[in-house]
Amino acid sequence: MTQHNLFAALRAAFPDDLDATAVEATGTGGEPLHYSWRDLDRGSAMLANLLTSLDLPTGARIAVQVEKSVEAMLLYLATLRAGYVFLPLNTAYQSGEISYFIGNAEPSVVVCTPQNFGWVSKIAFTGGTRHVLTLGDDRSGSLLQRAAHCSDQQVPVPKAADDLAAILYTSGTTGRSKGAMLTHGNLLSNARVLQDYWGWVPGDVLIHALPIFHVHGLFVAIHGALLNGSKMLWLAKFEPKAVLRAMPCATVFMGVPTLYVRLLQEPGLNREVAKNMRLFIAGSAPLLIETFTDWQQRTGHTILERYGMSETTMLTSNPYAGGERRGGTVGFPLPGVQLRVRNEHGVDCAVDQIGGIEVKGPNVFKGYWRMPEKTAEEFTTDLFFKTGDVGKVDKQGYVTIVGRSKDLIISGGYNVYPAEIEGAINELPGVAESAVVGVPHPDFGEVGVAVVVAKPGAVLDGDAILATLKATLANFKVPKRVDVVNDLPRNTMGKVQKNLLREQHKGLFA
Ligand code: MCA
Ligand code: AMP
Repeated sequence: MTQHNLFAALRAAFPDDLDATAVEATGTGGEPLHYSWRDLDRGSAMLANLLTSLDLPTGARIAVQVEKSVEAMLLYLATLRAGYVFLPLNTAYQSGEISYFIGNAEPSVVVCTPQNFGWVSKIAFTGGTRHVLTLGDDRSGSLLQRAAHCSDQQVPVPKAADDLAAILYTSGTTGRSKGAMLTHGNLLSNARVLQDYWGWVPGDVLIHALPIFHVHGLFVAIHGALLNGSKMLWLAKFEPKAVLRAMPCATVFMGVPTLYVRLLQEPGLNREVAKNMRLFIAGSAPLLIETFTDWQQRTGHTILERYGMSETTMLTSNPYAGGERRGGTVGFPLPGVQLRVRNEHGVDCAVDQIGGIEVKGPNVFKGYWRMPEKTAEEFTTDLFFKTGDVGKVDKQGYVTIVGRSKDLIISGGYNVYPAEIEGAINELPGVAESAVVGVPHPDFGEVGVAVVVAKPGAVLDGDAILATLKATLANFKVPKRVDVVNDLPRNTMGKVQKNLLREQHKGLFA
């Protein structure tokens, strides 16, 4: 069989000089860390051999909830090499969320931080997981201890393009999260297209400042750098001053809009500090036109905005060369991606007409993990994936996203599904019903606000509800405010009018 293992393609792009620096990072004690390409190769081989030694079933899921570190990236590469399926989990997820993911995905291996071992291992062992290993951001934990005894030579396991490489959970508009199944072929085709479309050149250096448990930081950024044999300046956490310090030595930066908003607040952001930069890329949430123009004025660079999803990785991009990067648009469908806009009757929209965005291409996922009905619902009969985003295409072909048909809030680049938060609030004692809406926020772009109605006779306190939610949900999902009201506005059909609630609360954080 032809080798389609994504790791093999990434490895083939490593530079000839394996002793050159691949990643520059900073240790937890502030000390500089240098990883050569040989270190990446050997480290991921040792971890892959450790996974193989566990004698896992074919297609085993390796669930990972650890702080960002280069070793965490090596574990991702090792999972690819060993032919298993990587399942990254946001470090903000708490026990309720982790129980669901482990119960649903049934991972053979769970890797968590040494601090969380107590509660995570309990959930994992109860769920039938046989191996729970730990990895700290200071290289502590059983994972590296055990891998230290493994060989540093490993041949990537042969994989077909259609074999699973990763499962990324994306919240559902109703019910629980769905695991988007991405294949080696999905990820490699997208990485190759982006390498070409964004004009990666030898000598490029990427500032990696995003978390590595979602598509943006894990795939777009890491694959981009590795497939180009490019060095990464690795920041364990986004910190504006650290990005500015790295900028003179870098050429490419990727961020969600909040990162750009926060960088713009730094007096040190100017043309001089950005003069070696080649490309600033934004995505995961809408970039405000003010941010786009302020960035142009301050740095002389035009941000390139692109659009994607967990189910599809990258779909559209403004041009790198040979065309205008137009603020407020997400550019053109990437080569190989078919994109159409259809109205509610399934008829193609004319130029500039608004409708639902549907896509097809080698990057589009295989389906939702163990949810064939949900998968079928999200595809049209001619196999286009319904993104749930609402948009239009102008006569030059630029795509603009104008809204979402899915009830979703994107806060600081993270997705928050109101249905999930409403479900958590409605379970609290004394709550009759609730509605969560997204309102504009200067830092996070959008944040959730909850409007709650008490049961007859019950007295509710918004702050107490917030405190309870903080203890049970990932922090970014917790609404920034809870208002207790007498009733929710409804239309004649009895449906809650979220647009009215959004309108009423839109000035809260302005
Ligand atoms: C932190 N907080 C947030 C968020 N992050 N609230 C709302 N939305 C958020 N995104 C809250 C915390 O709960 C906490 O509140 C307070 O802010 C400070 O928390 P801290 O952890 O210190 O925040 P931070 O480190 O400053 O984080 C902000 C951040 C981070 C750097 C913007 O959210 C981030 O890295 N976002 C990037 C997400 C991302 O990579 N998305 C890509 C998804 P309290 O004190 O009350 O507890 S991939 C994707 O969408 C696709 C497919 C694509 O197209 O790329
Ligand atoms: P996720 O499920 O985390 O992969 O988030 C995917 C969603 O993020 C998409 O369906 C869009 O709604 C949104 N998104 C990603 N990039 C952009 C962008 N550049 N502009 C507007 N929305 C975006």
